[in-house]
Order: sequence, then C-alpha cells, then structure tokens
Amino acid sequence: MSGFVQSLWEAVGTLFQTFEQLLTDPAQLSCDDLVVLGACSVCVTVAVLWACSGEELRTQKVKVRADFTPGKVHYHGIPPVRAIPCLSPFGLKLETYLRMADIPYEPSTEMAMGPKGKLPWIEYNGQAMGDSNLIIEFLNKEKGVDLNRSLHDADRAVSRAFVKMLEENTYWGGAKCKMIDNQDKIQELWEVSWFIFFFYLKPAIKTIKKNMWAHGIGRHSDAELEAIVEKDVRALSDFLGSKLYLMGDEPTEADAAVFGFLAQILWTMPGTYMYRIVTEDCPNLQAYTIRMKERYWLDWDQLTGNTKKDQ
Ligand SMILES: N[C@@H](CCC(=O)N[C@@H](CS)C(=O)NCC(=O)O)C(=O)O
Repeated sequence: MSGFVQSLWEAVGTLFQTFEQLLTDPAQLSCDDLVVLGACSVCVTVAVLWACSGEELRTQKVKVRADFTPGKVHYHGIPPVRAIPCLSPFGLKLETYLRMADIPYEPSTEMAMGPKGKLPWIEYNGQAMGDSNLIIEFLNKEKGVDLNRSLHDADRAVSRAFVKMLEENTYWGGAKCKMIDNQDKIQELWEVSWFIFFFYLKPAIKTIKKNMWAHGIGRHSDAELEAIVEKDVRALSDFLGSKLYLMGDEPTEADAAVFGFLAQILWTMPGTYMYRIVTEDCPNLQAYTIRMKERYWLDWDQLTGNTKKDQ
C-alpha cells in the first residue's frame, strides 16, 4: 500500500473512532477530537448547502459598467478564434441580428458569463440581460426594429418552429459533434488560445455532457442522435429549397439564428458527419451560409485573422 493510501486509511479509521466515541462516551472526547468533528460538520454543511442551492446560486455574479452611454449595446460572447468570429451559435446569431437591424454594438474582450450563467449577454443602460432570444425581443421594442414585418402570421409561426428546432434540438447534436467528438482537434483546428481552451472550453465540454443527459438527447446512441440531426438539417434544406433566405427573397429574423447555427458546421466542424450533410447532401445550405456571411460579415477575415490562403 502506498504511503498516501495508508495515511488516508488511518485518517478514516480515526474519524470513525471519534464518531463512535461521540455516540458512546462524549465526555471522553479530547480537544483534538472536537476540532476534527467541528471540521467535519463544516464540510458536510457546505456540501449539503452546495447540493441543495440549485444552479442559479452557483452562477457568476455579473459586473456591469457604472458609466454607460445611454442606448449603447455592450455585447458579451466568446471572442473570435481563427475559425469563426463566435464559437457559440447563439452569440453569432445575436451579433448577426445586431448587424441586420443596424444596431451598433461594442463587443467585450472579457469572457464572463451573463446573468443566466450563459453566453451571450448584453449590457444596456447599466443593466445586464441574458438569453439571445429575450435580448432580440427587447431590442426590437427598444429600437423599433421588426425584421419580420413582411411575414404573415403563418410564416412567423413556421420561422419560429425552425429556430426552436435548431436551438433546442439540433443544437445538441452540433455541440457534441463540435466539442466532444472533435475534442482532440479543437485547439489545433480553431487556433484558440490556451486560456480559452483550458478555462472555457474544457469546462464547457463537461457542462455539455451533463446538459445533454438532462435534456434527454444525450441518452441516445451516436447512430440515433446522428439520424435525428440529419432529419433536422434535411428539413431545413428542403424548406429553404431554392429561396435566397429562409422565408423568401429578403432576410428575416430567423436567418440570424439559421446562419449562427450553420456557420458553426461549415467553419468549425470540417470532417464531421454534419459537415458532410451540409456540404455534400444539402449544398443549398452551404450556399445560403456563404451568402449570409458575405452580406453581414464583411469583416469576418479581419476578425478571425484569416487570409485568402486559409480559405
Ligand atoms: N437560450 C440561450 C442559450 C445560450 C447557451 O446555451 N449558450 C452556451 C454557449 S453556446 C452557454 O453559455 N453554455 C454554458 C452553460 O450552459 O453552462 C440563448 O439563446 O442565449
């Protein structure tokens, strides 16, 4: 037995003896015994409080700037890496929406989680606001924007259904494909800094596994999950057909989300089954993603540091 294991074994034995004495003859407890029991009680109390407190108490406190310019959007997401300006489909969606709606924004270089413990989030008039969809709804009202003004109610319903399918269902297939299956290649492929890799991506991989299990989608086999994702992506491709944008000739709000999602497949998942589906089986989706990039992300190469030879 190694020295460490032996010491651990002895410590556990001593602890049991102390507990036994507490129950049988507490008057005989020495000062040292009381210290050990006190330390144990503190540890157990902290562990119980931690387990019962719920995720919301473990999320990071959000610091917002005290001196803000009224009406200015400060955006917090994942800073650009070589492959893409934002590794989160929700972050890329929100930035694309801001660009589509002509709302100027200032990206933050700091990577801190928002009020809901997730990215992206914004600061607006000294308030922190989380969740890309709630932020978009808020900014639509605040700035008088309606990218869906050309749509009838039935079209709005279809566009919402597609966004929800991608964000609540297909997203998990993408997260697994990108972050779990490709884990070894991540740092090399995206040229992320070691800081982002160790302090954001590594813990994010653990969270994804846990969340996929809780969602239920993580309980499927790889083959089942891949079949689900393929059906979603093909449904999107069939609906897009030969249209320029999801709902017709002009972009609408849903295009921000569809682009945010497809861009991840095209630029962060080369060699995966999702990349093959988009580039080989659904070329209209590939052409669409490039169309959106060229319309709203003229500074893509500047942000990612890409040169022509990288493409
Ligand atoms: N519904 C949220 C989803 C955001 C989200 O899931 N972001 C991921 C990054 S892609 C995240 O921050 N995950 C951290 C976690 O779940 O702890 C939104 O639309 O903003």
